[in-house]
Amino acid sequence: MHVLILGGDGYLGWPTAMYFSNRGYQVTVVDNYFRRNACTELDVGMLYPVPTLQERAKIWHELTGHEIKVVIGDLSDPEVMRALFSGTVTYSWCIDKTFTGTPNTVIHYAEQPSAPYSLINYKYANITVQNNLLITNNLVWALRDFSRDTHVIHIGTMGEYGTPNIDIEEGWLEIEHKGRKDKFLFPRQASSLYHTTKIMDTDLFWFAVRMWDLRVTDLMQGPVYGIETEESEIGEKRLEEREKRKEKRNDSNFSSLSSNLSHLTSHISPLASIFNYDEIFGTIINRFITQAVIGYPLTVYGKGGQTRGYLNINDTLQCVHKSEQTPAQKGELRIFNQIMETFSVNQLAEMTQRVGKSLGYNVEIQNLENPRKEAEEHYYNPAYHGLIDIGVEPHYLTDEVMERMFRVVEKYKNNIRKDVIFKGIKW
Ligand code: USQ
Repeated sequence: MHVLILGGDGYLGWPTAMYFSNRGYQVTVVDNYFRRNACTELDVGMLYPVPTLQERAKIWHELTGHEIKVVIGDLSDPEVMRALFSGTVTYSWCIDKTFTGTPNTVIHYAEQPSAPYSLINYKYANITVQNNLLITNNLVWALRDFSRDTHVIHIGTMGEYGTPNIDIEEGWLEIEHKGRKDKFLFPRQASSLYHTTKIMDTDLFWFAVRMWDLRVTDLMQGPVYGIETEESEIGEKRLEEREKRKEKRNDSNFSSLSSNLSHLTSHISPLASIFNYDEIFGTIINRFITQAVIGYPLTVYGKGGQTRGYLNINDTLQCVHKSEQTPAQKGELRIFNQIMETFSVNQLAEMTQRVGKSLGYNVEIQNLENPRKEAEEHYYNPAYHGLIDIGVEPHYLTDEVMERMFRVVEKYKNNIRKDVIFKGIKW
């Protein structure tokens, strides 16, 4: 089975690539380093440096023997997208140069994922619209022309629904109007431009499914938290082994591992995902834990009653895998709400404070004037059983899970920059 991952360098893309590769799939990743370049341009901090995608694929191969083929290219260019399906692709790194064939599944993460980024000013708004919509449109046209049977798994967002005063269904709503009934996409009303591009993605997919019988699963995901996955720990363990053997032999030139690993220190897990804690690319739980570790008062926006559905990064991997194993039918746009539990911002802040305190941190909470335009007290009752029904087993955010995250973030404490935590990008 061949899985193509668009956006394979990102917070979710790289862990997904390793997850499928570790389970025997042929995996190709594509990225143009948008996220890394944006982080450099906007001078936001990352918790630790991450090797390039080509380097990571080499390290992965060295540690596991599995190949992840790498393509560096901009998917908003239709020719880059089409080459992945027509067999004319050029790999930036691979072991076997022959084309793996049209993918059975495409996982589409290749989007500008930040709400604040999309509202910095009109230029970043345009980049967001252009990047996100062109990539999705290029994808549906490549599928139409080369491979209508390929299953698309797209990461949408719970933010497409906004915070309506009625229960949120999984994608669809049956409506009775003047005595007649029909099923429509659930009403969507996003509270950022980024989230609005995700609504437009769903519309593009729905059009393509109706016109060309494509098969699409759209996963409405909530904010993700977490750092470690089973596969990233392979890298961590291997480095620890190396350090121990070095100590034992007392040999600073220890070189039984190849040059791919020899320049890395034990402070960097070479297979860990990109981890942002800044205002632009950091999601709330990752941010709160990082803030707690350096004694920065937790940045609760407004009243803190904003409630969202959350999930562990390991559950993103499970959800995508289960969706791949039970694909949408031809001519079906299948939508799942990809969250495992809901929390308000205040609940998350209190939990971070409690866990931080148990670890000896003095965690303060501050209510900042909300830079975003969003409801701070609202009804929130989304359905989210579809993914459980196809076999996903949730990991919940317990004190122990949060404590483990504290322990990992602590290791990189010296890298954390206070100046990127809150600049106040206003809606
Ligand atoms: N928030 C704070 N303080 C902070 C950061 C955030 O109070 O320091 C609040 C926000 O105002 C918001 C909530 O926490 O009400 C979540 O914010 P977030 O920055 O963690 O998440 P968001 O901007 O909604 O976007 C993230 C991802 C995006 C994904 C989305 C899922 O960046 O890619 O689509 O989560 S959802 O939120 O369900 O739409």
